Amino acid sequence: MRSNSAKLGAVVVGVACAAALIAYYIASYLVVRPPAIASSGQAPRASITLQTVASIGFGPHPDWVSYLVKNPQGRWVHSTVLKVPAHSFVHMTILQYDTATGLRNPFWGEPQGIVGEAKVDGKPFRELNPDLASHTFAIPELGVSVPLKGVADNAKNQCSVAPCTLQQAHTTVTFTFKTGKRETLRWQCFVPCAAGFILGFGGPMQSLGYMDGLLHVT
Ligand SMILES: [Cu+2]
Repeated sequence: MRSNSAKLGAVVVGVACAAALIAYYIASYLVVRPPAIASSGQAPRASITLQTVASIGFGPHPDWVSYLVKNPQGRWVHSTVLKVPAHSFVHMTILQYDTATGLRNPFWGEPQGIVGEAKVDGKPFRELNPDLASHTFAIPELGVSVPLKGVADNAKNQCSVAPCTLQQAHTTVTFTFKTGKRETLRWQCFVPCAAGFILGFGGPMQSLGYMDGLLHVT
């Protein structure tokens, strides 16, 4: 028969292990931060290329919808942390490989806060039918919001796993916005695109690296 002190020792060790596991879980959740990817070009003109994909296909949440960013070497990186120069024009190219989910608020169907025209597949547009929106690229503090037209549900050769290639069905959305002072801003999508989450707004919609991002203006 084991002594009381041996039992107590086992309980203490068990509690310590559980506490260590919980601490590890919380710390790894908090410190996971996608790498910052710098824009191409020279101030005052920079450019960034993003893609959206219906499911990232790897990592801890392979079935989550996501953005990716092309690094200056031309490789796709799973990140939404962007670095752009201050007081510059940032030209965005977004390759949109996901189908439409639709906007709850048609107000977000109008490109806002940009310099010049937003174009989809080379054609300028003032307003996107809210039902056709797959995602938005929005930087609320700069008043920037651009809806991204989804791929048709019946399109051939759809991409299901990142990184998608130009041979697969996509729409290309381009626009330019202007940065101001040095600061770090949040950017995000406003389409409730998180399939499988309550109202479509959980999971990837509130996670850095997926539908939520940071813009370091440096
Ligand atoms: Cu989205």
